[in-house]
Amino acid sequence: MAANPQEIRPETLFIDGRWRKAVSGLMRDIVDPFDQSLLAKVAEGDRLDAREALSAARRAFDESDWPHLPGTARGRSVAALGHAIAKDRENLARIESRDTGKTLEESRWDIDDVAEVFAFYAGLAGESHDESVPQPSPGRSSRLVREPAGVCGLICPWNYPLLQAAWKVAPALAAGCTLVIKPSELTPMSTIRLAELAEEVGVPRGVFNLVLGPGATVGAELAENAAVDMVSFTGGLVTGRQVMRSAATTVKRVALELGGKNPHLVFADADLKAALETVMNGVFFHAGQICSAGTRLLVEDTIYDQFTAALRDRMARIRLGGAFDPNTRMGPLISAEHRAKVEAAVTAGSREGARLVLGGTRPDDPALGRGFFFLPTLFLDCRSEMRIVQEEVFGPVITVERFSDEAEAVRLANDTIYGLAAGFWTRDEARIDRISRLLRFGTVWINSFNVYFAAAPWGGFRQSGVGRELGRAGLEEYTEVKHIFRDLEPHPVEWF
Ligand code: TXE
Repeated sequence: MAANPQEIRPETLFIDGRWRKAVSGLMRDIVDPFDQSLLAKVAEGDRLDAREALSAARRAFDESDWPHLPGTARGRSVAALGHAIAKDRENLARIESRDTGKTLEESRWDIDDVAEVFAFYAGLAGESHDESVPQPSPGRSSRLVREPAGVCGLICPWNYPLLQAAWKVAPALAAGCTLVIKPSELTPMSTIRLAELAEEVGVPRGVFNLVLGPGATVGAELAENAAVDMVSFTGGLVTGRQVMRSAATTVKRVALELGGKNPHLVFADADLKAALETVMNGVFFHAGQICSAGTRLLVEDTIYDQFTAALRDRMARIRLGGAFDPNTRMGPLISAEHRAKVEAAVTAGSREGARLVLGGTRPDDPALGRGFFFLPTLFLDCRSEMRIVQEEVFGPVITVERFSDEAEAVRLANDTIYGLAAGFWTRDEARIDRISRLLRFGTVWINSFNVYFAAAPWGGFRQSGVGRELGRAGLEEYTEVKHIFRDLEPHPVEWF
């Protein structure tokens, strides 16, 4: 199938304020995960393009006044970009739904969150972040100032293309950094639009650069190149480890968000109706392709049968379909390769003894036959040591374990190499206090799940990552702390 002629876009790299083709002239097909139709052809950059973009970002950092502007001035640029995004909401949401297959309603929420993130960092940019340091003796003064970290390489995933870009771009610009962003090769379209908007609102030349292309070349260059001061990566654990290794060569600052295997605990005294709805939302939004999806459900013994029967019933009624059909509740997975990975995980789960009671296959509806769909899948009677419980599947798959008391619930919840997020349901105040302290995760939700917002930091313990996005902490990631010491009454120390 041919792409619409206006979607054949060879000049989709944005480097030093200019739209250009890839040096190689190559292009990549962008495919709709709903039916594999061709959405667009875009430039396919490689290491040469990434190097040019990095040189531009380096020049803009070292030679332009961008890093030295007052925070309020940069805040105005960040705010203007946020307003431009809000104004373009419907267009951006449609772009995102076409690229990812997620429902239009979910994409609209994403774009609202993106605009909120820009508004939040626009405000923070204008605040002073300087501190004074108490002195051990008089006649001296010390100030701490936060300065921009430098040139940032931003590597983004395909599940929330624009949202993940926003979590990096907004604080990087607010802090005074310059950047080269690389979206996932599967979902570049909303980030191309973001670069257009950055150009429209007058972000200075060389400050915001966009390079499209594969992780193995463009992504690797951003992690390796000595011109980069900081690399921020969101993606899978294995790639994240590789980025960290590459960054070590030049001792770059590294921020990593690597997903999770997030426990969701339901105690017998909970509001079970609300818990059930939230368990569903926690896993099946965007077909489970969410780093904080609550894929490990832990249910107290006494309500296990009743709760899992209700869950199965609700899951069986999830409506699969196209992103633009208002009745759709769950779209396809992102690609054939990713679906094959989910299928392999499900097969392995059955083989290791998890009891598959729903789903586990592709839907048989011929209307969905060309899409990368996979049915909501429920595994009961799981044990913590199973791979299906331990490894991130990143699909519409939930495993259920049972627990008999609080100590066992906490032990099972913490039994993971990840530590991004966890949630639990109970009405017992004392238990709320105990469990929120004992769970070793970057975010803990009580009688809730998957709530995030611009002002609250987001990130993982353990192998879920390094550093924080969002909140004040998300801005500080893009800064260096400088200690400025002054002796107010210098006396020579005559030692030599
Ligand atoms: O992600 P990759 P993939 C998890 C999820 C999924 C798994 C693999 O479990 O099944 O990761 O997904 C770029 N140097 N998450 O393979 O490879 C790549 O081009 C530098 C969790 O699609 O991590 C893309 O831009 N960059 C996650 C980005 O890294 C490289 C969201 C992410 O791709 C690179 C997505 C390299 N060597 C998947 N190789 C989350 N945390 O939310 C690839 N990339």
